[in-house]
Amino acid sequence: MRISKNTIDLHNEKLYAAHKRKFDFIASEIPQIESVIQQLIEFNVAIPSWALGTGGTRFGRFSGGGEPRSIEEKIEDVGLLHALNQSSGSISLHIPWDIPKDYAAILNHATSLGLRFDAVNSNTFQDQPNQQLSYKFGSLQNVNGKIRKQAIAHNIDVINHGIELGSKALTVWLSDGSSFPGQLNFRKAFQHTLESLHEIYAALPADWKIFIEYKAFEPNFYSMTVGDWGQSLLYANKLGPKAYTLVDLGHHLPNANIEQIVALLLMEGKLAGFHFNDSKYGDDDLTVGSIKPYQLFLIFNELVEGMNAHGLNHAQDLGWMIDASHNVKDPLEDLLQSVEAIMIAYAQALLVDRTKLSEAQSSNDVVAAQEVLQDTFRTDLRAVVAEARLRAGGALDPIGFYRDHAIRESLIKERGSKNNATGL
Ligand code: LRH
Ligand code: MN
Repeated sequence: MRISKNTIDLHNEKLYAAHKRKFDFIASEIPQIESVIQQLIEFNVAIPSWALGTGGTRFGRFSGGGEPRSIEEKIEDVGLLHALNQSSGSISLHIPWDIPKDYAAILNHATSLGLRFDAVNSNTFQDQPNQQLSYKFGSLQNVNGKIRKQAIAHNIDVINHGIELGSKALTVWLSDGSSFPGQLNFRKAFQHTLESLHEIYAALPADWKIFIEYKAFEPNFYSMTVGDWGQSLLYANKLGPKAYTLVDLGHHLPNANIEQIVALLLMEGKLAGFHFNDSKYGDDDLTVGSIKPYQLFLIFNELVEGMNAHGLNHAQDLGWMIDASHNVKDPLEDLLQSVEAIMIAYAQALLVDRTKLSEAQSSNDVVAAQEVLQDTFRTDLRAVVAEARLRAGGALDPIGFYRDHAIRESLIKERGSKNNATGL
């Protein structure tokens, strides 16, 4: 399904007067409004190919219908999101869930929807039907060298798919670890994993990056061989300048200070980027900003401060990706909400009065420092994000448009109600 520019213009005409009132008010309060809008227009968040269908848990999966049946239909759905919010212009593929067969056709299809391919993801956390050796006891860490070799070959395969699609990064998340004390020699597991990553690193084209994603637990529940930011950074530093640490917001132990981790990884020039989601307990993969919106703002506050300190291009120099799973919500509505939450947190971080904040910090004026952050967090910037969307050709109210045009119903008519998309 493709959405015409004309339909979006009709939608915006109806909402414009109310939007303009809200925007003119907030814009009158923000001297640097035009540069903020420009940065929002340039900002883009990659959509995961594995989160366009209904997710589930071991207890059940309740498909919502109209799910994409192929990589082509997944690209179409991301194209739909991008047409509505003009901030979802790339798709992150997971292999083998989404193996591109005809690269040229896939590239034409994506380009015709204004999309490009972001980081590609390998998968050595499941055994595939025609696979020789099992990853039951891990992949790159495995005590069996043949199994490590098989996993290395898979990752190089994924790089080759990515090269054909113009991707510039490989994300490696390993479910490797142990579930009981004594099961694993931690030192050997680390060294096997590092040796294996060195072989994968050697296969990276010169202009590529490798993102090492860490996770505290699940599916192993005693140790994970890339269990936290320190372990991931250890690998990244030992591998070389093309290796970075990827922060999935749901991969931390309870109450971890993620914004401090982000500040330090940026300081070290080793922050790959993000898998954005939200969580209350574990790796819940919930809608971004739906549980801890202040934490999301604090993370973007550190990002803007750190990126400016390093002269990084906000939109280009880090990997901005969503990694969520939709158990009870329409996947496309959920992704629209997640992108909106990210854009609002970024807009807020762009408006933090950094001079006032640094003065308060230098004089240990804790209250003043807190007031600077909370004042921005409590400022409603939805009209600013909407204005950027409008100027970029998007819809003023993406979810409203999605519902008014009964898009899910049309997708169900076109694709049926029973099919399950590949992915989580
Ligand atoms: C692991 C993870 C990883 C993906 C998977 C789909 O929890 O976050 O990024 O490969 O989800
Ligand atoms: Mn992830």
